[in-house]
Amino acid sequence: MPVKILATGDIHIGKKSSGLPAETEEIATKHTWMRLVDLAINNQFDALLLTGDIVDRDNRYFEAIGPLQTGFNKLKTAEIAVFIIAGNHDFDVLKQVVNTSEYDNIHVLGAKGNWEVKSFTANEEEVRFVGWSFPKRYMHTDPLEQLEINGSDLPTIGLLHAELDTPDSRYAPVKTENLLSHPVDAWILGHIHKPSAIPEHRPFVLYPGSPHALSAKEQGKHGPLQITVESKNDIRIEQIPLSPVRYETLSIDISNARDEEILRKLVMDNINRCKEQNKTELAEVRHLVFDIILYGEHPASNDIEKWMATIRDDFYLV
Ligand SMILES: [Mn+2]
Repeated sequence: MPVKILATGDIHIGKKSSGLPAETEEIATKHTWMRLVDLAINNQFDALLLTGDIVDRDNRYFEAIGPLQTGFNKLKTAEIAVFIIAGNHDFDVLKQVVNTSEYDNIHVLGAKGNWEVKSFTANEEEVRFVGWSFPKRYMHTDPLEQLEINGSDLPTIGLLHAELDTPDSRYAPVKTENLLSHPVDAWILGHIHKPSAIPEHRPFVLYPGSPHALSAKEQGKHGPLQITVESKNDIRIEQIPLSPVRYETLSIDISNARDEEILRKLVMDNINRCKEQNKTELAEVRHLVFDIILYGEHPASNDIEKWMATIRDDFYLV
């Protein structure tokens, strides 16, 4: 039987998606955290990996402590192991929230910036996790310089909160080639909110991205990764769409929009096409937010603006 792992990062509990009415319940990330916990339990995952910035720095602790403890308790009851590393947002709060003596199923890896290796067994299959946690808010050097691990026959999964191939980053600048020089079969990273496309090559190096899209900068599909470990050479990874909010951009040629009705139909057609193209990924999406870019030549751009304002108001109420 394979080991089933759910992996995500950058939940930023305490934040809400922008561009939506503030009173809308599910746009707060704490709800997505609880849905992640339920997903792990209902789909019988063996372990949950969290790659840092689980708690948002600006809203930390007060908003986060309740939902985190509720989630950790549910995971403990379900006997699901949790492996966490701290990011630049939660380097100093995780240890306050996670009193590990209370939760023997929760493991904060690599505290104080010291790499740590932990093995985990489920379904008679053993997996090795190697992780490093942010020790402070800024980290100007590459944490991989401190990593020493032996090769192993065990499937090895690395957890790291870092910024790839950006040498002057304040958030643990790491080179992809350095990641690949260590005996790790899959690197699961945190910090970047846009999920990576799952690569063909091995080892895997990827960002799960935020499971809950927070702003128009975080477009497209968002959700955790399902990592199925059959053996060292047989690791499958797929992304599960989970975010209740999805942001998209539409570019619409308005050259032939002679009146408001034509413009409205153009906008509708583009929205419907986008929904059709992404149908299978929209099951969990409650709010689709569009950035609409109008282009083309039109004799009365003032009219276009006026019509567009009416159309926008009509949609906002949906
Ligand atoms: Mn970060």
